[in-house]
Amino acid sequence: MERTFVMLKPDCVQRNLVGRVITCFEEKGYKIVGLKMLRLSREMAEEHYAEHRGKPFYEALVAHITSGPVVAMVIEGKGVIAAVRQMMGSTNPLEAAPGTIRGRFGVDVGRNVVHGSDGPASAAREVALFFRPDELISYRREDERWVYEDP
Ligand code: IDP
Ligand code: MG
Repeated sequence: MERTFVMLKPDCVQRNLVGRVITCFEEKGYKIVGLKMLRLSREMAEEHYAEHRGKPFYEALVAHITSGPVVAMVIEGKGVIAAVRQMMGSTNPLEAAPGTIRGRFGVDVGRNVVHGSDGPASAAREVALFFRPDELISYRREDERWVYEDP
């Protein structure tokens, strides 16, 4: 099964939206296989956002993501990488469709609530950056035959 990395950003935690956002993924039918709260070091933030180094918003991005606790998750399911991106909505919450997480909960691009891996390569890289293999749990969930035709 496909896995992706999701991070609930400091603004999500501070605004008490952790449960609401996690519920979006649970309600879809996806399975949480890893979950922790942590505060990112500068080094960790720079590694996570390495592709953005040098961009005008980079310093503000690193400052924000290290400004308070985040919730890091690995979510598993069919088509989960692309589906999570769709569920999050556009990077700029003002351009994100109303039913998406960013469309529902965000306004500014630098406070867009949630991060999700943008493809299979970044998913693998980000999962490995935040979780040791033994922190990811493979398990059956009782509702799987109601989510999948062929669980
Ligand atoms: P994504 O989170 O939708 O994948 P990226 O382009 O990877 O978007 O950018 C990473 C994060 O950097 C965004 O989620 C957003 O918080 C921030 N960011 C991106 N573009 C801008 C910008 O133009 N101004 C301010 N912050 C930005
Ligand atoms: Mg991105």
